[in-house]
Amino acid sequence: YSHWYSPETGIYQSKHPPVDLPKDPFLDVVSHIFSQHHHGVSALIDSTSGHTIPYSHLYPLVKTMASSLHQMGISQGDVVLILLPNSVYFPIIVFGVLYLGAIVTTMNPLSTLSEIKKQALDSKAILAFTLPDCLDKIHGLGIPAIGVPETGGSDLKQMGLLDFDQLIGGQSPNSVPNPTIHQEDTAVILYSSGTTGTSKGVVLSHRNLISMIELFVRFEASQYEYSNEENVHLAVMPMFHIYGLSYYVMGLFSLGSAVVVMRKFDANEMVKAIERYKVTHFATVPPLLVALTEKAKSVDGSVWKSLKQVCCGAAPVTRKSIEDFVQTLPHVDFIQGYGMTESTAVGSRGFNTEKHRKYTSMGLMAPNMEARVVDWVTGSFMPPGRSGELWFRGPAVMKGYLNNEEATAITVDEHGWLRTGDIVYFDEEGYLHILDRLKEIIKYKGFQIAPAELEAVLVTHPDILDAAVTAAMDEEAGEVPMAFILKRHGSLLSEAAVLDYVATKVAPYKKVRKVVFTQSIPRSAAGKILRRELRSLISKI
Ligand code: 4UU
Repeated sequence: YSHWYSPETGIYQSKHPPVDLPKDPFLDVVSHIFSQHHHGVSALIDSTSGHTIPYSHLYPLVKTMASSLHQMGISQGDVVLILLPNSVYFPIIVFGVLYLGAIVTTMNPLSTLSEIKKQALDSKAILAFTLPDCLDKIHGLGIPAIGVPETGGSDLKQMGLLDFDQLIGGQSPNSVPNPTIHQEDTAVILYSSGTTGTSKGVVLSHRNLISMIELFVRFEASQYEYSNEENVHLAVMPMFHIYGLSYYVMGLFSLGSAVVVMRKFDANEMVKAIERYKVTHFATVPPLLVALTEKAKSVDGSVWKSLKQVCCGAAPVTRKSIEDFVQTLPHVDFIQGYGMTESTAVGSRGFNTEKHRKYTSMGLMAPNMEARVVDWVTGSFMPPGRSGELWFRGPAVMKGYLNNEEATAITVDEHGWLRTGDIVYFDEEGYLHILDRLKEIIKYKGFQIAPAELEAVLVTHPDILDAAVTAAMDEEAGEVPMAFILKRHGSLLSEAAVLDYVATKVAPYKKVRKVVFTQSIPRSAAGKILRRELRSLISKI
């Protein structure tokens, strides 16, 4: 492996040949790409209503969105909050904002008002897009909000944004400014807790987005012989998370593929959508893969004929789930993808050939990226076959955490190495395998939960003196938050009361789901929670 690993520097090079990254601004790249796809092909389809936005409408809609936003006073550098479930309008809004050189921040629409407030203030959002039902809820933010209709009809007009008739009449709006956007300018701020602490704004530039499109989406497509314009992707993964945002909101349009958008996951709807739209590609997280396999066992085989590739990522998947899937749908190519918010979703992707199948690996590192595997105790660089923390370097690595130099310095060193907090090894053929996680985050169905955030909520309870949260394994969700609690002497606080208390204060997916009362919380001399000790406590329960 001498050509991709250097024992002197400890650096792993991507085994893929490097890709030339465009020097043009992101939107020039995107508009060029949009214009390549012929008219009449569907870009976005709402899985339930069937409402469709063809490629020919995509760019005019984006421009019209930009024009309306401009008229509302949004300009370069302003931040717009998108608080939406998956929607065919999601990409239109994102590109409309980016068109103006403004910045997008996205968030789970199930977040509580205090969570939303925190992110809106931190990112300095001045406008929000949300569901009409949520307009009341976010009224308290003190910024204007636009209600996005759940399903089609007259498209953007329903948002009160523009004259849609003019749009479909073929006249593009003429009042769209054309700001100079540099590749280093900020495009997106997503929230991630990184290796420690509570969530922080991950600042991604236009260059990061170009890297994502070229090194992940377009590179992967170039490895296959199929016609991308015939591929149909089922978008269940949330578009507010980096996985869905990179792939469904931004990347796939560069291929001219159709994106079937599921607003809310439902196993029966999933089967219907796959059958009705002849879905070819489906990105999942481990619990979704299991749900898909269960359906595939009980529903007639003809439904699954169109499926070509199923990917699983965002959280560790068990060997059993993989084997179950590939045995149930042997004609489908199964791969794992690995990435993180801080690397704009770029990381590694599986690639199977007739002879070569490594389902349990996360595949080969993306082109133009470099890695190191570092022993986190001694700091030494590990060769293939030996495990350590994965470090990443390359054009997809974030600019840093928003207004947080300290966290940025801990996470990305002065040479550009991003500490992933994942324990991995490269095998003799350069395939990446994940073993464990060094960082604190809990992955509930692929969503990030920061233990520090739940701990801060728990200790606001008058009967709780100290608390520590860690991941407990869970058959269905992968991991769930489990709280160790030191209660006030004589308190009658019950497990149920703790669960309820947290449930009122955080988004549903973040709820604490297990509670253990203990006599003490393991802490270092400096007061830091000893998380590895917590995890070993779990094994003794
Ligand atoms: C075990 O989850 C993501 C990004 C996911 C993704 C998946 C497939 C991106 C591209 C792709 O092709 O981002 P975050 O920031 O929410 O969480 C990142 C963390 C990683 O550091 C790792 O701990 O999520 C975990 N993770 C995985 N764990 C991501 N992918 C995997 C995986 N197996 N395949």
